[in-house]
Amino acid sequence: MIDLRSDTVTRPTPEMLQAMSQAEVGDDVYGEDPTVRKLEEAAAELVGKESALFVPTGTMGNQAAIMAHTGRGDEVLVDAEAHVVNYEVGAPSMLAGVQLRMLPFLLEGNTPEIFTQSLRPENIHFSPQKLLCLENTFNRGGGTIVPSDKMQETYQLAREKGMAVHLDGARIFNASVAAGQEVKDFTRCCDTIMFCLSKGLGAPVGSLLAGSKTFIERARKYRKALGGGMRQAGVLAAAGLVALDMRERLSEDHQNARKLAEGLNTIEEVEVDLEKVQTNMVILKLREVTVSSYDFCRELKARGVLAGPHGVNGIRLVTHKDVFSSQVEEAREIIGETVERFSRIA
Ligand code: TLP
Repeated sequence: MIDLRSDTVTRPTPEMLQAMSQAEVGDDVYGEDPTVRKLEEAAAELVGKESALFVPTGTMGNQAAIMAHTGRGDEVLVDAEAHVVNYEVGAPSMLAGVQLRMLPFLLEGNTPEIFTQSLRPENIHFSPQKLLCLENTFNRGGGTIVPSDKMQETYQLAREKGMAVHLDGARIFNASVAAGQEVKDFTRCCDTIMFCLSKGLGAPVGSLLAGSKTFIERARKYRKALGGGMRQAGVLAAAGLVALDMRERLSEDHQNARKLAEGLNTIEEVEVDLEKVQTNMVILKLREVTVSSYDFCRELKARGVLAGPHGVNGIRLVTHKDVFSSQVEEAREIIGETVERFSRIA
């Protein structure tokens, strides 16, 4: 089976498993796990923030951040297609009690302008606008990069308004490697950042939330409230430390995604916007194939390729360390055959 559903499906490397088996551990709720501390310090240093917090998932990192940045009834500005809105089970309203103001196309080019247009003055009727959430790379955008200069401009505007900026940087290293820029070029444009170890970096579990010391202390309490106070978590952090060293390898995933996208674009009935293939994701649109993306994925699975539906006529394919270049070619062939099968039916 060629699994292109997500980069979350990656398996730990032998180095990770070895590091996990040898990890020095303690009770992290007491702050006594040396491997967790080491990972948190390394993460904070890497993204240029004072402090960092190890969390089991990206979702918990984002939600603890939203809770720590806001109070009930506050407004959080966010792209309408952001992960926080689409895939976190309504947690911002469920847990933080905030209102989301969803901004279409915020992350697709005119970020500072769209942000500015969404600002509201102080008024008895309005919810206080406290937080802006950005996402880089932009998952539902197809793994696209939000340019650092756009982020910087937006950050400046948010500061003038007295708003904080949180970055969902689940795949920020994909952005930095693909753009050929330091990760700090992106992370200096936000107050807090969450990034994941468990996606393209290949760790089995874990994400980090980074920010100022006082912010992280607040978030640590929310992590506990969310059930994320782990004990001998050094076993997981040890794999995370190995994952941090796998950043440069992400360029292989990006090359494979490009190769896949170019191969798919030679199939007449489908379309890939090559400009949007900037990191490890490919969004394939079925143009003249009268089948839903769900049925298409079901048929692909029967033929040995796992992919994810993306809206009504889109399919998401994600490259990662556990798919080889030869499998990418094979997947291209299988997708071609599947398209042909459905075209014949139509
Ligand atoms: N994304 C997953 C699914 O949840 C959709 C995927 O397969 O892409 N932020 C972004 C931008 C993400 O893409 C994800 C995971 C998360 C946050 C949440 O991370 P986890 O899964 O660790 O909670």
